[in-house]
Parts: sequence; structure tokens; C-alpha cells
Amino acid sequence: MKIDLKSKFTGALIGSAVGDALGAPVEGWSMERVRSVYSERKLWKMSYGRYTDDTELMIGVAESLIKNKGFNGADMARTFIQNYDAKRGYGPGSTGALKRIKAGESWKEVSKKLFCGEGSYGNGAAMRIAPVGLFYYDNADVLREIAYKSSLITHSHELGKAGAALQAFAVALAVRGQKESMLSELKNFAQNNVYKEKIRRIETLLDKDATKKEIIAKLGNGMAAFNSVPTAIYSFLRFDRFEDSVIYAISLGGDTDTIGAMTGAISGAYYGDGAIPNEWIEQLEDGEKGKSYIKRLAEELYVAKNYNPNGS
Ligand code: AR6
Ligand code: MG
Repeated sequence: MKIDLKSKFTGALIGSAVGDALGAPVEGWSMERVRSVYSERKLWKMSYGRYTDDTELMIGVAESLIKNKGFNGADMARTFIQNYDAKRGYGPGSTGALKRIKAGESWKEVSKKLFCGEGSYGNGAAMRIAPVGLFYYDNADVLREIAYKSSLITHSHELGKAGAALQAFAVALAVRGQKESMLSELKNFAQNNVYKEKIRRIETLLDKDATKKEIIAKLGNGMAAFNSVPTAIYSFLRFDRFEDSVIYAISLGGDTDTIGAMTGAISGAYYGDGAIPNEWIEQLEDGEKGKSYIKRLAEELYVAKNYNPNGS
């Protein structure tokens, strides 16, 4: 069945928000503790329905791409700052960077000063990247360039930026319907050895019925981009339905909201919004920038993409 592009745009953004909101109440839990609360034999209830920093930042990326019909770093940073709500649970690196930009420092320089001048390799740039994957889905070179530039607002470590680019490209391949060839495409795309090795591991782990313990040990379930982006890609590839992938990703424990969000973005981009369980969408918050607004952003991003097909 051919899924239309608009449905894939909506699927990616709503899918990401759904994965985030579903994972949020169990963030930081161990795999065993998640299992003690949620049975994997039935569809999980979304009890809380509120999204976290992952979705708030993703909204900012989409808003800025739409407004500028492409990337504008100063505007994207400003948009993040305008939307910032501390209650959404931002990572310390991202909070620090946005505060300093608000105080007048350059959006291009601030992130390089974090973590003793190393920059952050957290998954904060990857978890918000879905709109970049959508807007540049047909141009891998521009997609990489914009993924790097948009990451730099908060994450300057090579592993933080490369993780965001890999997640963006996985979303792009999902939009193109390339599930079978995703791993070989990602292999060609990845330039960093840490991610090349993780992609090789995904391939090996998909070939056997790997246990969750193995996935956590070999791919990771933490806040570092290299311990979460590959896990989201694996969670998408292992299953054939949106809900199976997202439930699996969160059932691993750890950084559940973010791994859930990234898995939801790839899966939603592949299956389209019609594949996301209604029970989950119904429970998702619908305030000022809730699900109706996110759906509208997906449509506007789709229109902006058609207006600027090269995306440059
Ligand atoms: N050296 C040591 N530790 C690091 C480094 C580094 N160069 N970079 C990152 N860390 P941060 P995020 C560790 O703060 O990526 C939220 O809940 C360090 O412990 O940049 O925006 C989100 O929803 C640092 O605090 O945050 C995500 O789930 C941590 O990685 C998550 O936090 C995260 O990096 C990450 O968000
Ligand atoms: Mg979060």
C-alpha cells in the first residue's frame, strides 16, 4: 500500500510526540521496573499524555523551518528560547546553551564551551531532528549539513551531531519507504566509526532473536546519542507495526521518552499517521501547542517542502 507523503510528515511528528509522552512516566527506569508495570502482551495505556523537552524542541525546529522555508540558525535558537518551558525536563547542557544565547552569546559558539570545551554528545539534537529529516528527505548531503548546523545550537560534539544526522537520515529513508535497504543506506551515510560499528551491530542483532539485555549492552539505552539513536533504529527495523516498535523501545528502560520519540518519528514516517493507535493520539495533550498544533505544523512543513523542493 502506498502511503502519501503528507501522512508520513504527520506520522513522523505525531509519532515522535506519542513516543515521547508514552515514555515520559518511566524515564530513567530499569528494564525490569518497566516490565513490572507494563505488560507487553497488550497495547499500553497512555496515562499521562504530556510530552517533554524532546517534542517542545522538535516543534521549534519545525516552526523555524516553516517560517524561513529552510534553515536559519539564529531564528531556530530564538524559537527554542521562546518555547522553553523548564517543566518539560531539559538536559543540563541544552538548558545552559539556551540560557547563554538568551543572554547574548552567539548561537554558533555557545555549545562549543559546554562540557569543558568538548561539547555535548547527548541525544538532545537527535531527538528534535525529525522535521529536518522530513524537509530534506530527498537530499542526503543537504540533510547532513542542516542536521549538523541545527545541532550546533546546543550540541557541538561530533558524536552528538553525527547522531542527529543519522536519526534525520533514518527518518528520510522511512519517508522514502526504504525499510529493507535502510541499514545499507545508513552504512554508506555514516562517516563516524562509533556509528559505523553500531550499525554493524544492528545488522548482527537483527539476524538473531536478540534479548533485551543484549540490545541494552550492545546498542545502549542511555542519554548519549550513540547509546540511543542506534537503539531507535533497531526498534523500528525489528517490527512491522508502529506500536510494536515504540513499545519495544520504551520497554528497554533508560532514556525512554527520547528513545520512544526517535523510534516514533522513524516509524511514523514509514507507516504514516493512520498507523498510530487512536487510543494514544486521543490521550496526547491538546493545549496551545498540543497535538492539533503539531498536526498543523506537519501540514505546513509539507507545503513548505513543496514550495522549496530543493530545500536549500
Ligand atoms: N562529556 C561527558 N558527559 C557528557 C558529554 C561530554 N562531552 N556530553 C553529554 N554528556 P545534555 P540533552 C552527558 O545535558 O542531550 C533530557 O531528559 C551528561 O551527563 O546536553 O539535551 C532529554 O529528554 C549530560 O548531562 O542533554 C534527553 O533524554 C547528558 O549526557 C536527555 O536529557 C545529556 O546531555 C539528553 O538531553
Ligand atoms: Mg525528554
